[in-house]
Amino acid sequence: MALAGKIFKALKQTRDKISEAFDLVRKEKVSIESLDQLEETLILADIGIDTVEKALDVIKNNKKNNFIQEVENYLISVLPENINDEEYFSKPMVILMVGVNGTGKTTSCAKLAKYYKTQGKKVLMIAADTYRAAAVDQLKVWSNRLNVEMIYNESSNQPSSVLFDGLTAAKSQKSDIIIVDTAGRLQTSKNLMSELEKMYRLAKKNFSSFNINSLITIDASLGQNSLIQAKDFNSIINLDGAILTKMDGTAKGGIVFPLYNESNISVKFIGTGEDLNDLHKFNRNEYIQSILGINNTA
Ligand SMILES: Nc1nc2c(ncn2[C@@H]2O[C@H](COP(=O)(O)OP(=O)(O)OP(=O)(O)O)[C@@H](O)[C@H]2O)c(=O)[nH]1
Ligand SMILES: [Mg+2]
Repeated sequence: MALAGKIFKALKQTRDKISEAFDLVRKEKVSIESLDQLEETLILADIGIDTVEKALDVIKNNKKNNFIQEVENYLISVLPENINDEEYFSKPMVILMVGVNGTGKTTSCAKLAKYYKTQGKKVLMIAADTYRAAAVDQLKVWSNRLNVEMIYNESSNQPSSVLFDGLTAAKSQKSDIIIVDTAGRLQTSKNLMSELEKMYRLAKKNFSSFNINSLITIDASLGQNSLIQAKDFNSIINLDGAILTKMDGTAKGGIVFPLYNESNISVKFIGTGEDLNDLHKFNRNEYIQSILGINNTA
């Protein structure tokens, strides 16, 4: 199946409800009741109240036109353009994978390793989750399967020191992409958040030959709570973007909008399953068409 098909498929639950509400609006010729129904559906999909209100205005102003097309154009206009990968590669890139427990960091590290390895990049993974006993083993399984080297230190309980060793190795090995798995932490845990800030600072300060990026994993099914997580992480380590995980199991696929509007965090990748291939570069047109039900490519 084509990639576009996979994203379209993963967004089915979100799309089914939205396209049903749009159908009603069309059938009832933009009645107040049908607009109320659509509004509720869009809000339940986590699209965010500001975007929803404006989308409804677009419909009211285009009653006689192809209003779904107009809504599509509006939604495209509020998200950032897709970023060209090339801009990352002026320097070797470090990706610090951060986020709340269980949101998909380790799995996303492995998926990204595969994504970049497939592009011919020299990838190194660093297992810097020193909290959970099985964390290193979990990443090791992926690293073996992918045949990608992994730096770890099972006897260390200092994630910063594992990170330092890993980045030193990456420098001498001339890695292109260095993917760092970190421990899950709640945004409210002061100690763990300050530890993360220390790791980020250490990398920025000592490894200026690398482009240091941080990506947060956001579990799409968690809804509004994810926004708070993202804002709090962003205030500590200046996030470069998000990976929206578990998109396959939720009808709440709209979080991309408030993430960008309210926190200025753009989604870079979408996770659509537990397998290595279930990671897709975020493409705003494809995403919007997939939630509205336009241009079915599946
Ligand atoms: N369906 C689905 N499951 C996912 C996705 N990403 C991760 N998972 C699953 O979510 C669970 C947690 O994933 P991990 O990668 O271990 O999460 P983590 O953030 O590293 O967890 P901690 O290290 O404990 O904080 C695993 O069972 C994964 O297989 C996804 O995109 N879709
Ligand atoms: Mg993990």
